[in-house]
Amino acid sequence: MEPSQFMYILYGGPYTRALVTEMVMAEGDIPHEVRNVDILNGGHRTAEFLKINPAGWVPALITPEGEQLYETPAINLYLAERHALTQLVPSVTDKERGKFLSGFFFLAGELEPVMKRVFYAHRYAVRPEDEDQAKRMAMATALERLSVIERQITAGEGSYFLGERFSLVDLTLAYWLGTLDTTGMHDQLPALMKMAGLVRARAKLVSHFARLDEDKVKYADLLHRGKGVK
Ligand SMILES: N[C@@H](CCC(=O)N[C@@H](CS)C(=O)NCC(=O)O)C(=O)O
Repeated sequence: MEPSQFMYILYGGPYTRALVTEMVMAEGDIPHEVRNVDILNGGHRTAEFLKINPAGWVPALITPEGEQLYETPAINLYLAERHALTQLVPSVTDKERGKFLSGFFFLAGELEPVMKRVFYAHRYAVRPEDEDQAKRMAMATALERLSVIERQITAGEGSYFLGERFSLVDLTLAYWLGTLDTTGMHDQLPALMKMAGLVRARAKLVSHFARLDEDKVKYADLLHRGKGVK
């Protein structure tokens, strides 16, 4: 792969959390090129892609200097800090930094692995007939994790994880909520749903969330036809 000298190259594409990185880049007006990886047909497991992300997952990022980065939270933190997007990520001296890091790593370590169980339940069911149950159990765990943030927002002073201040924690949460069927969640997680509505209305993110909504419908159809990620 030839690294671009001037731009970031984001390996992403439909049905992937690379969209969160695209949103970070949109918020920061960071020039980049997106290269689609076809995860429905094993594009993320080719020898060529494994040289970029040895874990074989999407997204991956190549920096203008040619450095290869992987793990979405690491990529997003890297971009926000390198481009001084202190609205998204409080700087190291900011009094909100500690709380931000707690929320950010809670999502990375506790919520996101569970989302993988929700979306790829077939990998976690011993027998094919257990897949629905594996998915339901993962969904229950995801809701329990989300309720931790729900309680923190409710106890705070504003609509966001950091109170009145929007951050990458909210952006990431709004993305994950957008991947789910949120029918009924307005009663269960009202503060989170309100926060997600505010994030979705941000001028630079409206089109990204529209794409997420479209992809959600398309992926449900693919799953229905047995054509989801293996
Ligand atoms: N921990 C990784 C997980 C990345 C990940 O699982 N990406 C999904 C798309 S959202 C993927 O590559 N799925 C294909 C697969 O697991 O085979 C990260 O945060 O970047």
